Amino acid sequence: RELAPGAVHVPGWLTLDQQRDLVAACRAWATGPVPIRHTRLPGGGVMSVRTVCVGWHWQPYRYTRVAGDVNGQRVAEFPEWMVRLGRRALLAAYGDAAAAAEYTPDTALVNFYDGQARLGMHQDKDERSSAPVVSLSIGDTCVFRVGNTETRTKPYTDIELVSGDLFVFGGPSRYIYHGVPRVLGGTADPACGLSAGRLNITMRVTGLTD
Ligand code: MD3
Ligand code: FE
Repeated sequence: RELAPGAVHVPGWLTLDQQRDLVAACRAWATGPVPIRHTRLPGGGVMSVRTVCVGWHWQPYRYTRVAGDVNGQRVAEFPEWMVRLGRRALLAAYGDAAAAAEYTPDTALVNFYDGQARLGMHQDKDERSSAPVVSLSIGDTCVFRVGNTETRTKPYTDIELVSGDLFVFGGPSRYIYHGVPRVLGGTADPACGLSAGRLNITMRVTGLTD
């Protein structure tokens, strides 16, 4: 389960009921005050993944409360139930009750992938905290590429992330390069609440205050 120090994969962590509830919550966010969108990159590119943010709004390469690049609205509140879910995720991955109790994520990025969407190799460095990132996958299986902290190229390991899987990245793996080179269309169990595509929720600690 530990792919690299601090990078722990827990396959099948979410029940189908939990997956359906999360899909419903994500659908509400996607049509909420700041609708889901393809993020524009400063260089002029547009991400193939669609993203909706909760708690804080992410646009490369910063977090704000208001979505200036979408519609100027304030993003949805980060719910308390998600803080508790993040703590249970940390406990499941690391088994460290004290660390889990102190974990207080304040933002979530919800990424939606259709069959063509990809995410290039990158590091997540826009947070001012080095607290772990909790990732939950729902829907179609994807190929997830876990690299190294030095370069966006080899060596890397490709693994499959399946609906219900939990992945936690902390410690030395917090700044690892990672990406999603491929989504395996048509692999989702409709009972997860998604009939097509893949949803990934990442919870983070921004380290920001208003
Ligand atoms: C390792 N998301 O939102 S989840 C992202 O499947 C992101 O949508 C991918 O990369 C997705 O930034 C991968 C696994 C993941 C998420 C965040 C990480 C791995 C990570 C942050 C640091 C290190
Ligand atoms: Fe990332």
